[in-house]
Amino acid sequence: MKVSWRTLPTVLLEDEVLDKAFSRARKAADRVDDSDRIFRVRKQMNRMVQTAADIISTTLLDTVNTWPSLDQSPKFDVSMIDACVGCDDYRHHLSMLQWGSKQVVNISRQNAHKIVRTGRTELMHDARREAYGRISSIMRRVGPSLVWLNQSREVLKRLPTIDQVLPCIVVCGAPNVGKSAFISALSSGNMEVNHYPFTTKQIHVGHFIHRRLQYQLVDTPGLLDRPMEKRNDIELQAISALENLGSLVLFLVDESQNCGTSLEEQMNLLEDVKKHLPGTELMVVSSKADLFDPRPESWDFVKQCELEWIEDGSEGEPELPLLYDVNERVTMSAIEGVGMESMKLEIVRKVKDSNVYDPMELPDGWFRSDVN
Ligand SMILES: Nc1nc2c(ncn2[C@@H]2O[C@H](COP(=O)(O)OP(=O)(O)OP(=O)(O)O)[C@@H](O)[C@H]2O)c(=O)[nH]1
Ligand SMILES: [Mg+2]
Repeated sequence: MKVSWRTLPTVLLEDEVLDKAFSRARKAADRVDDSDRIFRVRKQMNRMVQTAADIISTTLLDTVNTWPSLDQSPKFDVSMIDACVGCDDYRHHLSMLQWGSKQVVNISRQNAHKIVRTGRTELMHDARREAYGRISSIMRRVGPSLVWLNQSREVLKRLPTIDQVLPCIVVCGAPNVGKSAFISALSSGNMEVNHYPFTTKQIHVGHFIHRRLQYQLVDTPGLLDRPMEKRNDIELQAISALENLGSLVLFLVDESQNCGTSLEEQMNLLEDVKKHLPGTELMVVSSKADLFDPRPESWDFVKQCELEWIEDGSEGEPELPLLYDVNERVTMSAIEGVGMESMKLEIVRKVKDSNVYDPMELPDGWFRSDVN
């Protein structure tokens, strides 16, 4: 299931909701036509109160309904919401809107009664004015929730959209080891560029398709690239969200140390990541193979096999040879595109072996309509 954070519409603020409601109400009253003055005023006042209340309650409920319900959201999204804006606040502010909507409907009902029961036009005007006043004060109480939702939307719409039904490969490693380059080299089509709110770095989400199944690749800059003890609760929470997500974790190591992090530090980080994502299969990959001097022994052979495989239409599941470095670690060059195809097939095998992905299993909160 894909939460469409990006398409959440803007949330109107208190004044905007009131302006919209009252101006529509005014127009609705203008359209009333009755030669009897009392009837006309009664209808006008009623129309105003009801239109204003309708607009407000629909606007509020529309927001409640378009925002994903936490109970039905995949675990990754719930953890991300919690880390980014807080689940308790999320629930609270949405329920404030629900409350507001109900109050406004009640007010319109009560004051419509008053308008109907009196024969004096000034009392009808009073009842309409009173309704407007009460509605405005309800909106004053809902106002902070609208502000909160609007701000949260700005944060949430930058989250990566990840389809929980499809396998997902989490790519991590120290800064600058080549995570984004790797994802981009492996991806067909456009990459999505997103942000986690805890880092200024861009996250890339890419895809490749193998045998009609789409594999997602997710970047983790600023998340899994420095020691865990330096992290705050929010970051830790986001990190554990990754555990729910990944079918496979790829840990990239830059042995050339061009990235600015020593190999020792990178290995410490690897231990950290293992501890934090115990439930997910992890594969260590060394990056930037083109920088090795000399190049890996099997460089030309792997390159040749990959080219032939691509020329033959990339069909079937051949055992393409993997590229290994001098330390017997699987390696590849994202820039020169060597070792990438064999890496892709290795990923496919690992995902299949990990058994995390079962096409018949639906994520939490999903129901199959054919088995009841
Ligand atoms: N020679 C060579 N350079 C590479 C390769 N992959 C990445 N680089 C370079 O390494 C640098 C960092 O690459 P990125 O892909 O941005 O690294 P990253 O891990 O995404 O970095 P952050 O997002 O900052 O954590 C860039 O200058 C890339 O051009 C590779 O296979 N070979
Ligand atoms: Mg990057």
